Amino acid sequence: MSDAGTTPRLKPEVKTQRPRLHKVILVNDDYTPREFVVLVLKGEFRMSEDEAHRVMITAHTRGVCVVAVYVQEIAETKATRATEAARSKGYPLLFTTEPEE
Ligand code: TYC
Repeated sequence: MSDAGTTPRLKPEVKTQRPRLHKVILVNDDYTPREFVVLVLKGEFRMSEDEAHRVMITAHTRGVCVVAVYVQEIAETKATRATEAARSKGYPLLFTTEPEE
């Protein structure tokens, strides 16, 4: 059947959800050895030695440093794994996450 173009053809509006991005934050402490922080950053966040060292020093001097940004689930998994790697060696090193503005 033809409607001679009289029926409005509205495409259903599809709203794509943007993934929620979260920051992984490295927190300074007085006990974890610097070399161990660098080791964890390289292992869990695939950083080069130089990059990991810069991030470690920033957290050491300012208190915290943003390590990377991921979708929420990845950020939380990486922060937990990195924190647990430190706990298994008896260090208080902490990685947290927070939503990106
Ligand atoms: N402040 C620690 C030290 O002097 C090193 C350190 C740096 C620990 C960064 C945690 O997120 C951190 N041994």
